[in-house]
Amino acid sequence: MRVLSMPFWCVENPVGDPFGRSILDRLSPLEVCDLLCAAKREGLIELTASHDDNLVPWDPANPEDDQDPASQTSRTLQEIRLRLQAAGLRMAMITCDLHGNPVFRGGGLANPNPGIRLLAAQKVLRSIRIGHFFGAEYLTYWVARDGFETQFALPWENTYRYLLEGLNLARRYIRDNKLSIRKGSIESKPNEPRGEMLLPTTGHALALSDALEEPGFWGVNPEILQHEAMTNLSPFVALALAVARGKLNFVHLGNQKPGQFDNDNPTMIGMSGVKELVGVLWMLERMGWQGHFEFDNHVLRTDTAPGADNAREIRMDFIRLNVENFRLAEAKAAELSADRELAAMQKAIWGELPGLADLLARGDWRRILAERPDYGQLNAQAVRIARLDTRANRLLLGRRE
Ligand code: GLO
Ligand code: MG
Repeated sequence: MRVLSMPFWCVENPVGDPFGRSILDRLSPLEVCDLLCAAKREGLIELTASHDDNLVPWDPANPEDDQDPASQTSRTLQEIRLRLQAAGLRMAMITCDLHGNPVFRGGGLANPNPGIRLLAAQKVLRSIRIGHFFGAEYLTYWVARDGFETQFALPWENTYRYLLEGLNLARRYIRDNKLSIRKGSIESKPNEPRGEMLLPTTGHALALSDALEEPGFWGVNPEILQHEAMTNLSPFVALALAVARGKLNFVHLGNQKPGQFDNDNPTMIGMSGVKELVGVLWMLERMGWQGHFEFDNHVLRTDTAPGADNAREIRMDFIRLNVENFRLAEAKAAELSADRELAAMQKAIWGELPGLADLLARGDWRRILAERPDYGQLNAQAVRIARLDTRANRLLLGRRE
């Protein structure tokens, strides 16, 4: 069974939307922490994650308040750490919120204005220290407001350099101070909150990661099924390429109608997504990827209601439903993997020519040129994909014969 993470921000989210305010009562960071600890005690999750701002407020005039043990920031962080430790819940990932504060409305690490880039850098370094305080392993950079609405608003000759500088700085700070973070993670998104964002897809994020000072430190955390699907791209491509590059850190998980705004529906909640998620789990298992899934979605706004009891119960229910849906998909993926008939159909399509496969893998062009595979026989075989998918559908819908 996969290790699961539920972040602070998903549970905290009171779920407003651009057309209506939030309905759910707000909870303090300590109250959110208590719900997450309860979820750990119920055996639902093993890990959590947070933005700096979900834990403690940021004061730009005092960006090192976390270093002063007498500050309110330090006291709150201490208290959260004590509660997490008592529950055995690990903070696996820290991320810097560069989207909420209005000063970052034109961007964070890649903001054209050096004054704002400096504020963003200081906030990222403080987030890294907070992550270290909790023993976090991952630092996530989500592209957030690093983007544009109009093409003439950005200094394009410098824009990606700014982004590289900001991320290199984060890595250098971690290394020089021997902090707990062992992997940087880049999360792409095509749009929202900006009209266009600088890293719209996992492919863009992977390409950028190779241009950083220490490419091996940086990987990605695609958001499945949301971010890639917003522009009708496939989660399979994003994840398989990231695994093939050895750069899939973890997966962000929720549900989405392809082509729409960022739905952030809970896992498998919505009109589509069941077959995709089962497929994703099946594929990652085949690829031998061992990492964890982190929910990144929120309560459906319809499912909220005001009041202090609702504020806790609805959020706990939200955690339970995410986990239940994930486990359903996971069990189904295991069933598909174990199905002999499906495996035989795959084998028939993929072909059994180990000699030729080895030849290609060795890449010896002389021997490759010398081979004469039986074109007529290869071309005479129908590629029976619809039959194979029907077998998968039978398994998905519970018909075994
Ligand atoms: C929003 C993103 C966001 C990030 C988070 C972590 O669309 O998914 O939730 O995952 O800020 O960096
Ligand atoms: Mg995300």
